[in-house]
Amino acid sequence: MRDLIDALPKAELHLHIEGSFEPELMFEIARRNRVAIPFASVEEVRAAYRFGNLQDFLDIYYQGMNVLREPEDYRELAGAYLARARADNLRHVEMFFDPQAHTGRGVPLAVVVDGLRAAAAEAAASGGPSVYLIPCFLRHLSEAEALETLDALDPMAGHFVGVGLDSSERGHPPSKFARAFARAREMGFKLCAHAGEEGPPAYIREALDILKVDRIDHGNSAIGDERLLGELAARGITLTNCPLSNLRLGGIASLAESPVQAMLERGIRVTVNSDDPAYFGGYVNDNFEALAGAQSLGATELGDLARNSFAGSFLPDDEKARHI
Ligand code: ES4
Ligand code: ZN
Repeated sequence: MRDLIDALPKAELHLHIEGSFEPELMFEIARRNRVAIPFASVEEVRAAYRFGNLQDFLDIYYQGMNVLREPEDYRELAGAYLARARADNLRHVEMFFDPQAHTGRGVPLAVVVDGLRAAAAEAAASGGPSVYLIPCFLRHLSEAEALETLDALDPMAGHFVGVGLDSSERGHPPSKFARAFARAREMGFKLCAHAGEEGPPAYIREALDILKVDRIDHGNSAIGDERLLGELAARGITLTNCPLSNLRLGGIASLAESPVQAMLERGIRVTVNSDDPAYFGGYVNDNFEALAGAQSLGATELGDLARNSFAGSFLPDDEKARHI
């Protein structure tokens, strides 16, 4: 099964580059930048990666990225991920990053973007994958701060395919960002939002109807809302599922409970992704393998998931056709 998964050309549509920060690289960059980290060893860091819920994880995730300061740091972070992605036979990656998690601690946006773009250019010159960048607004911050971020992104808008919405979901519904997303849409950006990871199906509905997103990240809570499931299928909306993330954050008790199989059966365009691979125990092919084992997915389903990853991407149609 693993051989089949490894051999499948795939795209990853839900990857937070800051969540690919492996502890070994974190220590190296911390030493180089003379930034203290509250752990004595790589083993201690990994031992801290036990999360009861999304917020437990986010607290550690924002702490980890604190050592990132220079363009070189971002280039190395993304370079390490893209080398792993190439080994997993990923041909295309739509890479989330959190501008406010860096600018909020004094790292200029250009430092982050220059470093990520340098890594993307190196990947393009060494066999791929291709990279589209997607900055995300932090939903625990205000809409005014999201609009300020959009202003900061504007002069370099050509480097981004779209915008997203992430961080703490409960209490921060998509409707909170209606104006920011309307403006992003006017700027020509594709739109995605995390919805239904811990939040109710009403948040998925808001993301679709109020934000008018092109894609839903996670979307788990659609299971159980028959009308919503029907609409997601009929409209061909892509849901970027992250099986090991759901498991590690307690959204599901076991991978057998993952919504992926049920969504495939209902004709929903669902994809399999790693979310934050350094924190959740695996990259894309690890997610495919663990899920396939738990839900007895065969070659047909795995092929459908791989095809969905290109169909649901923001690649132009002719590029999609080349991959599918
Ligand atoms: C995230 Cl798993 C998850 N959920 C929401 N926001 C995030 N940012 C990084 N990983
Ligand atoms: Zn995510």
